[in-house]
Amino acid sequence: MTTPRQRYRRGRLAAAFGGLAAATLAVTLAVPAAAAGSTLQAAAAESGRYFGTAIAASRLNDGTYTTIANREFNMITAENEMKMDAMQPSRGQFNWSSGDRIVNWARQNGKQVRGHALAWHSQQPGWMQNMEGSALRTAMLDHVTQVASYYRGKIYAWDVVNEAFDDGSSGARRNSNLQRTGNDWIEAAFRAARAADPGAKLCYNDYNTDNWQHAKTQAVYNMVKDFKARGVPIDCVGFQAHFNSGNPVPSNYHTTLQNFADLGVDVQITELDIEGSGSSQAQQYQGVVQACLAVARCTGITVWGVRDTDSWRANGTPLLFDGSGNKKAAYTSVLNQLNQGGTPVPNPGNPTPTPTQPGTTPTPTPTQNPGTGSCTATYSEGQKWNDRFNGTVTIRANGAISGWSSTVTVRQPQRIIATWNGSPTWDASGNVMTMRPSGSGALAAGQTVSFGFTVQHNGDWTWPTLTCSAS
Ligand code: 9MR
Repeated sequence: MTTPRQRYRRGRLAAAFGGLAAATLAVTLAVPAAAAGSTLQAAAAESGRYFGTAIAASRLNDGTYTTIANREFNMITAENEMKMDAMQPSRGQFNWSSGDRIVNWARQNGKQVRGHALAWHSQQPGWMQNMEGSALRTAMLDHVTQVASYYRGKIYAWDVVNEAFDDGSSGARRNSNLQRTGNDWIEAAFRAARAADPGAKLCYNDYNTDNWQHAKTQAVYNMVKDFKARGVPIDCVGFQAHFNSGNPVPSNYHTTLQNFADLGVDVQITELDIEGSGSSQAQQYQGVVQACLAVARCTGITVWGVRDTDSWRANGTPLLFDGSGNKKAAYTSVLNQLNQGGTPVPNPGNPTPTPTQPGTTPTPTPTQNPGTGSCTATYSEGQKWNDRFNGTVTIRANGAISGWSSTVTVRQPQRIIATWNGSPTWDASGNVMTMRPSGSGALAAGQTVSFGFTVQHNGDWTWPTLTCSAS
């Protein structure tokens, strides 16, 4: 028997042996396996997944909130600020300010963004709520086009359509003004979104779709299957995953995620929260994480807020941090489960795994920098995917030092989208990340410490350049 983590490590080594030049191998093997991730984003990144949170623009002035959010999460969803009523309060007049605050905060901190949501029966602006028929269809498509175009290139995935199916046993579409414009409104929205932002993954997002036996789950599944068969541009399905005692995590959750993934779409857990407390809550969180980790195309998990007090249902204490920002038992169980590893995410959007890219051998210089002080930074390659790669920088103290900082410079069009085991800051261009230790940076002579990051390469596989400076 092998554990998922052992399997993952083997996969990583196999990839290294399969595709890298001997000189590179020596560097890779000289570096010990990365330490277990000490944050949610770091632990998730080890198997190629993201870990995200919903963010409210009104809380970005709260230092406790932003410290936790910045440290733990690398995928950001605007909790309300990119919904239809926020984006287009008056017909033809778009208000980007709150959405921009969140998108800019995310990007300045090296995070990606899930866009939520382009078309929805709820949270429509007043002017749209009273519309019907072809006028509404036109207004909806125009909204999708304008919003997706405005944020083009900045969104990892859009919830193109949200919550379009009925609860209960009918398996029917939800009756809404959008549905009354014609059953093809969903695919029309997806086509408009693809035309506006071809680089964003396009998701259908819903709740109560977790239990494989439920009629709503089956109805969404059949729609996605039909879309794939007919070439409607859909890339992913979002499972909101709002759980409580009346709607617990189903025992067949893994089956649901796997069956959707088998249709050829990514699956993402998009709004996770679980009411409860203590070990019972912790166990349910663990089960959700475990289910995602077991599905190669489950590419990430987003929780619906940072602290319990930030939640839309604060009384249910459904999140991973308490109101004071302390880690709860649920946090620890999620982190531990992520650190068990999982089925690595293959090349997202590309079902054929290609661990290395022929003809795109990374430039192997400079791998080392003697440092401007008495430390040395050494680069080693990590996991590679179609669209991104992981790297590790090992800092070595040449004599005893009390602190260090290391710059990692990527070149356009590369972008660092996740980091772990350090506190990053960024220059205005976004190309230069300065990493500092999260705690004390003191190292004895000869001692090493490592941090890691994910680079979205956009076709450029060049290694980053490094500096190290000691204090
Ligand atoms: O958390 C959001 C809350 O602040 C809003 O008042 C509410 C309005 O509809 O939306 C909440 O977020 C919802 C999300 O957009 C879609 N899925 C259900 C979420 C929880 O209600």
